[in-house]
Amino acid sequence: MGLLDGIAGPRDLRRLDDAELADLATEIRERIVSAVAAHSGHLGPNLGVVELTLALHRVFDSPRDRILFDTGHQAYVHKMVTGRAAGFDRLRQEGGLSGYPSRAESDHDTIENSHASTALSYADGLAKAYALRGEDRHVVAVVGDGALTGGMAWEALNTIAAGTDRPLVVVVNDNGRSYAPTVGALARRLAATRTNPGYERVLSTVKNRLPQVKVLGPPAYDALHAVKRGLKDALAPQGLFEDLGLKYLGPFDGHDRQVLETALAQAKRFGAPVLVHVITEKGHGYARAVADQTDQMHQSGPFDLDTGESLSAPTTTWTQVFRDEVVVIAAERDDVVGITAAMVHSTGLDAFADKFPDRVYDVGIAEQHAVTSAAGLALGGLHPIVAVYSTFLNRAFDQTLLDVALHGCAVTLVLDRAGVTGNDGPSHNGVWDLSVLGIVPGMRVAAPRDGARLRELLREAVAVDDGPTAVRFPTGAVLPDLDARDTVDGCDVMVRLSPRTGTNDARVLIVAVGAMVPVAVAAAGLLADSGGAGPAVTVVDPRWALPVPAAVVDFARSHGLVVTIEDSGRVGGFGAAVTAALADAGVETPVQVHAVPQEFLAVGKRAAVLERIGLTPHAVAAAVRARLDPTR
Ligand SMILES: Cc1ncc(C[n+]2csc(CCOP(=O)(O)OP(=O)(O)O)c2C)c(N)n1
Repeated sequence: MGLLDGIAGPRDLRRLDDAELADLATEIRERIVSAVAAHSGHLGPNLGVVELTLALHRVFDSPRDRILFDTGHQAYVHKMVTGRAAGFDRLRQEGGLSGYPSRAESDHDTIENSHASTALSYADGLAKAYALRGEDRHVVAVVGDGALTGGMAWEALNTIAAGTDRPLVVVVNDNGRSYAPTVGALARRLAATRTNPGYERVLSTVKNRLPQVKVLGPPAYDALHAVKRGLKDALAPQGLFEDLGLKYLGPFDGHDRQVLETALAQAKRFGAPVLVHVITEKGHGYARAVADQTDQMHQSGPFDLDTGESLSAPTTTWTQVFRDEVVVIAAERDDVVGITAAMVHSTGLDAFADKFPDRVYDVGIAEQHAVTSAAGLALGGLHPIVAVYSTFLNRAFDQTLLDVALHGCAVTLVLDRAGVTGNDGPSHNGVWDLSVLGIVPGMRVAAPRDGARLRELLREAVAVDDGPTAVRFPTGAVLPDLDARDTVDGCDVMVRLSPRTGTNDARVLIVAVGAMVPVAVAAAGLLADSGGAGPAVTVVDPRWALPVPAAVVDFARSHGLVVTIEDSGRVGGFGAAVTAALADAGVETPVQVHAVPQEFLAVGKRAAVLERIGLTPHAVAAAVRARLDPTR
């Protein structure tokens, strides 16, 4: 049994001496690496915060004091030292440990949403609440240099820095990277500190003196600290924060736990808002992660512990299809440009950026700015493609509605990870985009069912020059190409089955969105197989799901039941839009909607979640049979 298994909570950390804590850090790193190798997860970010998290939990008294992790992808160490180390056997598995903080798991987890740049706002609110209620509790927000590029972080700093009587500790975990190196003027300012040789000298001087200073006691340490501060005053970015009125401490070596504890204790005593600047290395202690030039193993699939080889089956993903096609389009059209919010590789814009570096913009973790900046690019005569994960589009709703659509800007949103995403937990599912985009006037949303359609619809989207378009597709392996029988007014007819028995009342029209088309085709097969008594089924893929094509309304006129299938929320989604379109056209055919229920979906593999919520051929066929013959 190692040290980690004896840690039931943060108090146990305070019993350990320096040597034991160093051993514990090694053990924690081994446990993180083996858990991610087995189950996938965030590797580099967690390896980088081992000493920082140990220091935080030794200095602050969680859960009475609140330690908030921005984004939450770097909370594995926090989980391990708050009694959840054993759970890493089932990291990110259904019923197992969540990959993000989870309020259901522990009192030590206060926030859990996984979208970046929110922690400072939560911290501001908590600090105000404790002040008003007269509770003497500390609030600490740990935010990465990447998350600090999000506008919300600065909105919060604007308030926090002005609340001079309210204690609040902001720890900036500066590793110089989001996934890729962090971009922009702020990153440049922070990087100047990190890469300045003067700063390195200061750090090593302090480190070398530490044993002597410890013998002499805290006053000597404070004196040394003052010297260190004096030395690096010229180097550090405190001006940036202190000009706002925010006390700045740092920069500190984020892998020197003792130095961190001293700094955090000082911040805790300060009694007003203070920012502690900590420099860490993403992937620290695991050479493969440190050496990974793309993203230092920010997030990894399962891999072989000995060889480091990926254990994921080699497949072509939806992202790769987009990645390849967008480069071809960019080569043909020099007005096409790309925008990413700090995810150039994960969204597949990297090949475009490599080939045309001047035409792809990384704007930091700033989806709102990305979308309005795209409007500006469109107003300036270009056709921007904003590539984001579907879930992060939520951030930029108002920008899409008013800055893009109201202005009639021809901007194409490419929404990767649309639909159920699975193991990343509730907040990462892309199940809101159809509802969000459905209420944007002039917005056209395409949903490819396979790779061929993705290429085709992407081209159609960038050919639209009088308003916004979106192309949404799911996570994972691209589905095999599925050709249509014929096309009616832009809608692909996938299946036309003749009735074995029955009348026209038993004619069923299934209209499915994108990756749900194969589910519809399979459901049609099951219905046709109903022991000779099956209905006649037509399956249609509208390709452009929103606004609902007129052809779908026309098909509905000649059927007794319309069934819609989508992997997006049922409120305000595709089924709701079809229902409204039929009502508007005076078509009385009833509509049965199969969509994601209005709930936050618990962690699970995509297929398992789809099964649980009934988005499978069997569940759809059963529901249709029950509808056609309620006595069954
Ligand atoms: C609003 C939003 N956009 C994009 C992401 C995807 N994302 C997850 S972590 C990350 C990088 C975070 O960088 P940083 O805050 O510096 O933390 P690090 O991983 O470097 O420790 C990004 C872009 C997100 N979580 N939230």
